[in-house]
Amino acid sequence: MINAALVGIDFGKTDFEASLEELSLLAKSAGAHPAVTLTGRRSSPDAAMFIGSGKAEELRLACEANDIEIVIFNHALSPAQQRNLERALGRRVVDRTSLILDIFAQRARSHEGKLQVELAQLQYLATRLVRAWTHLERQKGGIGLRGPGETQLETDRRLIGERIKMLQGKLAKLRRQHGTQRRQRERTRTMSVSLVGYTNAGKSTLFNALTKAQAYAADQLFATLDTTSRRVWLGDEVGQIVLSDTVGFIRELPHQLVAAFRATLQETVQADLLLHVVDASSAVRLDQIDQVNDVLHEIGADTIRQVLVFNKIDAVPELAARGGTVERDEYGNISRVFLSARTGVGLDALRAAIAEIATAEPLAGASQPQAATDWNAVPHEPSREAEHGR
Ligand SMILES: Nc1nc2c(ncn2[C@@H]2O[C@H](COP(=O)(O)OP(=O)(O)OP(=O)(O)O)[C@@H](O)[C@H]2O)c(=O)[nH]1
Ligand SMILES: [Mg+2]
Repeated sequence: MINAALVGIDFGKTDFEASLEELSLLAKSAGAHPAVTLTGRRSSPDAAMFIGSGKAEELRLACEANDIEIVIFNHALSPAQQRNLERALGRRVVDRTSLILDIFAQRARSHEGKLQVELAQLQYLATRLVRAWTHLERQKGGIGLRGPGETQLETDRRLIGERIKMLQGKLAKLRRQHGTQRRQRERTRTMSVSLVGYTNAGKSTLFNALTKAQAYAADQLFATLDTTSRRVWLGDEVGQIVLSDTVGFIRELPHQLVAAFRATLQETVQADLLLHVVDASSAVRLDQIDQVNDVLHEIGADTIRQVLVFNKIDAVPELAARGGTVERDEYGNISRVFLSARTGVGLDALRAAIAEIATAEPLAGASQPQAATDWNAVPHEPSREAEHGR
């Protein structure tokens, strides 16, 4: 493992601590050992190096003292800032975006996942090349005669552009195939349920528990990149549903990734029901719920019926007794389920909840009014709690 220095600057945002802790997990997930963490306060980033020159010197000394090979910033750096920092520190400097891109590259397994990650990486690279190029152009004052360096940049740019087009073409083709499969599913009216949530919330563990499958679950960020789907039998009345495990979300998900993974993420949009898995043992779970809902909004999935699944209650003494509890909103619709994917407590309640939604509420894909807007529906008692599976 290589030693990494983490750098986080506090600009007065409330999630500073949590986001820094997350950076450490990201670094570990990428295979680096976070040996030192340097923090500081600023009102705005320094144009040349993001941090001031005094802080940069402090960072250089910390790197010398701790045998640091790579410096990871918890922010997006401009190409110039990255270059200046590498020069001043004599080490490789990466920002949060390229760290996340790196982890995705390491994890991608499926053909489509690999294409999407490569597309995101090239798009990230392209912005850097373009800027390096304009910078050189300015230096030359626009006087003719292209040097060999510039020609190379032009070639690089053209090759990257061609490869981006090629990848987009391949992905579009895969998407058309997926569309066909989806329409076949719709014809057979199988209810589709997707597990969504913050990275490391326990989606894959829950997927495995419900399907008795062996999806990769680990204490890593972005353990899952590829959407996996399996049929789950929910009894004679409901029959089969299709359950999908999906990639986790994170705050400030690089927009290149959202763009490249849009198709995969929008597969999520096609679900009839989203099980929004929450790590109930996290101190910042509410913040994480908001972040996930933001991404869902961005990909147009915020209108899909959603149930919050409070997972890992075995790790929260105050919640341990609530395993299998189902909470309802003022219309009597199920809003939250408390369970532990690890111990299995509450899984029956979740199965019952999915079955209830499958039979009682119209599917999102069907052109019928949602239960909540059905004015003739008899209102249930507010926040009635049903106990199941204990
Ligand atoms: N204590 C406890 N730990 C759990 C529970 N469910 C999952 N975990 C742990 O949480 C970690 C993450 O689980 P995963 O299932 O990989 O989480 P994920 O949401 O699929 O994560 P990504 O694929 O990385 O987005 C693993 O170490 C699991 O063992 C639970 O109910 N209780
Ligand atoms: Mg997973």
